[in-house]
Amino acid sequence: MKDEILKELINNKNRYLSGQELSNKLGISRTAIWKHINKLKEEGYIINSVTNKGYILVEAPDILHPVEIKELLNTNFIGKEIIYLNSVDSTNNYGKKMAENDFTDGTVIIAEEQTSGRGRLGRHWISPKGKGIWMTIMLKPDIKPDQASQITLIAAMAVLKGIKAICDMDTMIKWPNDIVLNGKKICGILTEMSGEIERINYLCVGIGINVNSEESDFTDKAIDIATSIKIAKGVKVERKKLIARILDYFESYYSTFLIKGSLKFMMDEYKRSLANIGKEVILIGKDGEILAKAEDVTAEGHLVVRLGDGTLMEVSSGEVSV
Ligand code: BT5
Repeated sequence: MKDEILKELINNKNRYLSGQELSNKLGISRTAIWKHINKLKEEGYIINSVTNKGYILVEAPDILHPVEIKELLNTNFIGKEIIYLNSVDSTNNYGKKMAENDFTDGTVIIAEEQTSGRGRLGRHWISPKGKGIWMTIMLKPDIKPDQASQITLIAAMAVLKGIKAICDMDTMIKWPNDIVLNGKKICGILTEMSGEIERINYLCVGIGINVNSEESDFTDKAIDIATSIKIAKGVKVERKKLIARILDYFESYYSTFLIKGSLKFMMDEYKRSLANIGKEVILIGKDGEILAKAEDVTAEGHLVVRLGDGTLMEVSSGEVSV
C-alpha cells in the first residue's frame, strides 16, 4: 500500500493530494494513509502535509525505489518486475538462487550495495553503497548456448546509449564487457548462463556502473584503471533515470536480436563505439599468453585478431584479456 501511495504522489507531483482523495482511491482510511506517509518520510521522501490541502512530494531520496524506476520505464517486459535489495552479496548470485524456483522473464534485481560483487574469473567488483548501479537482468531466451555471449554486446550497447542520453557523455566499449571513459573503466558486464548443450535455461546479465563513486571508493590498485561518471562529469547523476533508460535500450536491442536471430542489425553502431580496434589483446590459452592485434568483431560477437605470424583468428570472450 505504501508503494501505491508513492505512485500516486509521483503521478501528481504538481498538486496537493488530499487524504480523502487518496483514501477513496486506495480504499483505506485516512489514518492509514497518514501512517504510510510517515513511513515514506522515514525512508527519506520529503512530503509536505498541509491542513485542508493534503500531501505533495517535494523531493525523493537517492534510493533506487522500484516504484520510481517503473514510472520512468518504457518497456514491455524488462523491469516489469524489480527486486530491490539494500545489500546483497552479488545480484548475479541472488538471480541464480531465485532461478532455482522460477522467475518472470525480464526480472531485474537491483542492489544499493554488493558485499561480494563479482567480475569475470572470480575477480572482485567494487560496489559501494548508494554510489552505483549494481543490477542483474534475468532472461529466458530461446537461443543456443553459444549465442549467450552476444547478450553481453547488447548490454554494452544499452549502457553506452543510456549514458549518452542521460549524462550526455560519449563512452566507448572495450570488447567484450567493459565501458570505458578516457581509457578508464566505468562499467563492467558479467553474463552468466545456466543451460544444457542445446538449450539455455536462463541468463543472468550483471551490469555494474560506477555512477556517483568518488576516488576514495576505489582501492589504490583500481583507481588507476577505474573511474565514475561523477568523477568525469563533476556532478551527481540520478541513478534511477539512468537505469530506466538503459533498460529501455536493452529491451529494444534484445527484442530485435530475438526476432532477427543475429546481431547484424547493430554491428555497424557497435563497431563505431569500439575502443579495441587496432589495439593489442592478450589471448589466454592452455599454453600461456599470446599477444595479438584486434581487427574486427563478427556478428556472432567474436573478436577477430591478427596473430604475430599474420594469420587471422576468431576468439570468443572466454579466451582473451584486453
Ligand atoms: C567485469 O569483470 O567487469 C564484470 C563486472 C560485473 C559487475 C556486475 S555488478 C552486478 C552484477 N553482480 C555481480 O556480482 N557482478 C555483476 P572483469 O572484466 O573481470 O573486471 C574485473 C576487474 O575490474 C577487477 O579485477 C578490477 O581490476 C576492476 N574493478 C573492480 N571493481 C571495479 C569497479 N567498480 N570499477 C571499475 N573497475 C573495477
